[in-house]
Amino acid sequence: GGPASLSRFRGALVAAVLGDCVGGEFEGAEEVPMESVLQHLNSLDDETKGNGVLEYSDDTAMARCVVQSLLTRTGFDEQDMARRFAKEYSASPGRGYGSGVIQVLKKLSSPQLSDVYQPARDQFNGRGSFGNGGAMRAAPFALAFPDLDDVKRFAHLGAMLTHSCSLGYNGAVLQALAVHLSLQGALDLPQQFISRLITEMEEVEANEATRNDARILKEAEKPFCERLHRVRDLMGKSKVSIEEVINELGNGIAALHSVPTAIFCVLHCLEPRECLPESYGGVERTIAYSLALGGDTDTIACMAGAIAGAHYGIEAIPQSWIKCCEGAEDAHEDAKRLKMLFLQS
Ligand code: 8NA
Ligand code: MG
Ligand code: MG
Repeated sequence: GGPASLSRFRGALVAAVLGDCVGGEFEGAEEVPMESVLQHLNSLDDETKGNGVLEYSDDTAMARCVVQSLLTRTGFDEQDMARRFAKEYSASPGRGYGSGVIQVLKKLSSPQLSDVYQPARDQFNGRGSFGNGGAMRAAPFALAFPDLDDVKRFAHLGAMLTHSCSLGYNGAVLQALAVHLSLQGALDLPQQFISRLITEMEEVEANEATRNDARILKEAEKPFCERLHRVRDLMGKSKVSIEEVINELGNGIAALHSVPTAIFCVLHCLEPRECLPESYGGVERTIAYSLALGGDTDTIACMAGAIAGAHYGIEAIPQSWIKCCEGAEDAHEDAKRLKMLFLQS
């Protein structure tokens, strides 16, 4: 489809769920042979195994709260979104939430709470979380708001409900920006895509809070910009090993060590790769490659899935994968409603 077609909205929301569901198998694994990844993905096509359901984790649980809040409130409402996060957590606490964010979610359920951003600010001795929990649920902001400044502003605020460190919320802004650009067809020109992300993040990271957090954590002055430059360098190389990607970009639970990685996975898999089956389309390649990096596989595959799905559209996603993943059918329907909100905004 053309820019911002329904197929792209569906691709983004559904592939994010798939990345989370199929990535759960390897979450936290240090090394994941591609052979194991392909075996796992092949089993999704195996009808004799009865298409067992792969459950979604915190990534999708929280993204669903974001979607429902944006749709119900026809825009961003921090009180409503915070309430939904808290309610979802207390209904299903076993979805694999980060150990820190659980404290925030418990505080958010208190009826006495006057400032919904305060529990997040109190994390880690007042420094806030730099985990990727804000970024993993950022895609819906790009699907709800057509205006770039709205996407940045609301992805930031949405992340701040749990992640008040700039290295956390700026990761969410970057992820939402990547989905926004992909939805517009920007991945047709990969070099311009990465340049555009760098230009945008130069502005996003040009402030005192970012400089301060970066200094304390001994990162570059503009941490995400520096990582995006590394992504661009890796894009220019004819051969890139998995080890190199992990060393340069990371595969961990920090937003800084996973959002640029997810973006690289999408860019690297725009073309067929020797290590991946020829029969695979772009979404399958992107998700398979994300899993082979190990580490925070569900979250990296979820974020890469959202960006890739917005590029290739829903037609690129195998039906057998959708059938196997909890929440994928819901995402297919929710995407349509988000598109209506997008057109209304
Ligand atoms: P979070 O906010 O609890 O952050 C995740 C972890 O990052 C924390 O528990 C800390 O160890 C560390 N961290 C974050 N900020 C700081 C800081 N300022 N100083 C020191 N340490 C810090 O959770 P989140 O929502 O960001 O989640 C991130 C990832 O963790 C997600 O992939 C999520 O799925 C989760 N996770 C869960 C499991 C699991 O048990 N299934 C395994 C790995 C990751
Ligand atoms: Mg998870
Ligand atoms: Mg994870």
